[in-house]
Amino acid sequence: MTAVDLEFDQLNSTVDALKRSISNRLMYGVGKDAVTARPQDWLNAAALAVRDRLVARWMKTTREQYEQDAKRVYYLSMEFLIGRTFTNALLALGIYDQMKEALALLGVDMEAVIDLEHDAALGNGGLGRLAACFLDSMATLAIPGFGYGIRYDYGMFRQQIVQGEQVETPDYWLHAGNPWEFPRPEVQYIVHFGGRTIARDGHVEWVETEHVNAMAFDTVIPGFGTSATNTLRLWSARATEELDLSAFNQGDYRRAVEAKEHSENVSRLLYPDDSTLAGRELRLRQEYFFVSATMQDLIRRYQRTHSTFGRFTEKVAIHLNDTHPVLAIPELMRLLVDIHHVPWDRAWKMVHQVFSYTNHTLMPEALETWDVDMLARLLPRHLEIIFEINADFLKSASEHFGHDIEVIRRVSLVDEYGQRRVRMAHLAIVASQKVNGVSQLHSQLMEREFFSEFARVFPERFTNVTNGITPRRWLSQANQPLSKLIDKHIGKRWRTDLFELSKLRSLKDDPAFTSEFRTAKRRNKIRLAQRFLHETGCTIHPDALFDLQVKRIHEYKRQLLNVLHVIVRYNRIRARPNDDWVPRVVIFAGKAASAYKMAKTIIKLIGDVSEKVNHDPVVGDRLKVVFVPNYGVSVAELMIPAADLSEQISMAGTEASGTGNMKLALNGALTIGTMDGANIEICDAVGRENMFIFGLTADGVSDLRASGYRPREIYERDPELRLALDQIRSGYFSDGDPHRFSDIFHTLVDWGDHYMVLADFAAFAAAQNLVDARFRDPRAWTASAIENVAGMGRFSSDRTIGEYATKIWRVKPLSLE
Ligand code: GPQ
Repeated sequence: MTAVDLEFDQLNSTVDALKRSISNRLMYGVGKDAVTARPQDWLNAAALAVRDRLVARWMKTTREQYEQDAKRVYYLSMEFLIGRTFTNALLALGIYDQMKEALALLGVDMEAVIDLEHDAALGNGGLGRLAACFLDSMATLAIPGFGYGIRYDYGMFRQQIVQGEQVETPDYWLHAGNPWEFPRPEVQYIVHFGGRTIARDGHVEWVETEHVNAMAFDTVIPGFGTSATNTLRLWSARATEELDLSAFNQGDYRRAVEAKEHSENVSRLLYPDDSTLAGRELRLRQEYFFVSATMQDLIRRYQRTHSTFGRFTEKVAIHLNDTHPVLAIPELMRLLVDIHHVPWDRAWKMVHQVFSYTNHTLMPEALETWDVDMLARLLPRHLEIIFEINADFLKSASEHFGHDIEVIRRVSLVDEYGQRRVRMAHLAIVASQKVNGVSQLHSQLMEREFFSEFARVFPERFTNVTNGITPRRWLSQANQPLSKLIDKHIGKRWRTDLFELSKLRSLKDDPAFTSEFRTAKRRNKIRLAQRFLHETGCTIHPDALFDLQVKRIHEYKRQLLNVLHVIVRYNRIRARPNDDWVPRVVIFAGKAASAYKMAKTIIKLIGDVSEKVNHDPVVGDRLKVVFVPNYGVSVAELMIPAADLSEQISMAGTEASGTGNMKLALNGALTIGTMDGANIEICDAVGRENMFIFGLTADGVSDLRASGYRPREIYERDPELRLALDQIRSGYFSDGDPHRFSDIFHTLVDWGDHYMVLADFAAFAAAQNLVDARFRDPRAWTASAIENVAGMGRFSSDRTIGEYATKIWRVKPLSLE
């Protein structure tokens, strides 16, 4: 920042200046005065005052990007799970305390209005939140980056729990307005669907299409402690003609409105499916809608300063966050070849140099494929382009594989078994210059097993970039007690250099530090307990061990393993109530995809088990089971700092990385976990002695599967496990209803137990005993917790983005003097 900028910033950061801005914004931005303003109005006014302070930086960054003709990264994602922005922006600007005081002088309690901000929940889970952490890190590192996605009218549904069952209600997150976005009605692109192609004068034309407009909405993404900012540009669908006038003039008003409604549906809602493919036509339309607008936009931006495509590949990097935006590949080919008349071979070279792709799961139900017939109907030109790419690829692949037809069929972009489908991951791999997984294990499995044939053809293409999380939101913002303590002992630099935390290691036996560390954790636990009491009327004791499993509900994540252990523990307590039990609160949170029946049954089981356990007078405070509804970014910020134990218990080989595991360890929770995803690297970083690792490894899972896994034998052999399963089946937790959970029983015992819950049960229960033993010794527990925090340096998303920037995108930070 220049001296003048700095002075300008400082002048604007005083309590007085903020107070004046808030009053102004209340009056002229919100249209209220101090007498009539409701708390929401104060929040909006304060948000606008903050936004004003970001805009000057934003203009400057954008200007610098143009002047330095910087290479830009376009991060394409169907999901951005941002959460709230107000506190985040205050901390980025360094004006949190000043704002608090300014609002107090206006008679407003900042802590109270903060909770009125609606989460921007434009994502499902890990993948969407990762995109949000990446935006934060790109801005903080001054990497010229744009997020591109969809401005859904309805984000992730709100989850209520009614009599133990998940009930979904729509999340109309824009109802109170969104002070953080700037509508850009002047930035609109036409997106086409349907029609047919014709060849004319050596060019292909796509004709007789229907269209919809994509209109841009921009959100400023502030970097932390820097004047750099980035832009998140989200597209919203607008009918191309306001109303179908011909229908209107014929008196058919309803049809005229319906047509408009229909085309605007494309950005209406986020599909609530996490790690599974919905496969619906509207979803395909969404995918194409946002990538088409994005490709048009980035070409236009490039052409503003370049008259030919000669330097395109030096100036543009396009990243595909999983396969959802893969249609950007044929779309960019179409725009270059059909519209800008770049010869096919040259266009393909350009495309190949700008695209890169991250794979986020190897689970078969998530690997996207699209029906060829549907593509032919909706995107006929793109299907032709995909076929042509495939023909070229298969020609070069046969040089590697000879005429081994089976291999050629396996790598083809088109799955010809049964109904023909396009394999989006294959298209992404063939087109991209780099392909990465999100943890060492995941990248290894990708290369050696799932995409091994591609790795043979393109060995230099595959790489790993382990995920990370932003320490600004997940420690500095979410956990102020711990942040202040850390600041006091090692200074504040950890916010932008997380390796600084390793300095805490030398304090792990320091009596003063460890006692303050415990106090900070206790404050977070009290805060959660109070909120919980307020919302549900249930009391949980802050001295109990808080055991958290917070994530989407999925069979592979094995909430069932956790529940089974809860039941076994319950039975043990009832059998020997006078033993010396470590009091525990087992806390679950997470949403189930609305069509995922088994996940919903698991929620119900948790609810029924908690009813029984929590009301059992024999058990008392020794064990409580809690399901916290509506898990999302803000709920996570409240829960994660309060955790003692972090459950990361997926079957090895199924969780690509996990990022909740990192957030919890960073907040001083100890992990009980399998050797899966990033758990393995966390274990390296914090020391195995500071975690509770158990269960089959990924190789162990494969071996057991190959040798014939028989879960019923385990059920029959282990009496405690058998009792728990029989209780589930017999209606012990479901008012005698033997049907409610019979699918759970059979899935585990008779239908193959695909995620090997029973195989890992004994090891899990043994590890849980070690957890209790460690927790009985507060000194040992706290020392391990501190080792966890101290070891988290490499899990900052700044490190992750640094690797993407050098290894994959080849972009440099902007210089902002
Ligand atoms: N992930 Cl494919 C999602 O959250 N949604 C998805 O659709 C897919 C993956 C997760 C994955 O399950 C986690 O292991 C990762 O940590 C996360 O993506 C970010 O990479």
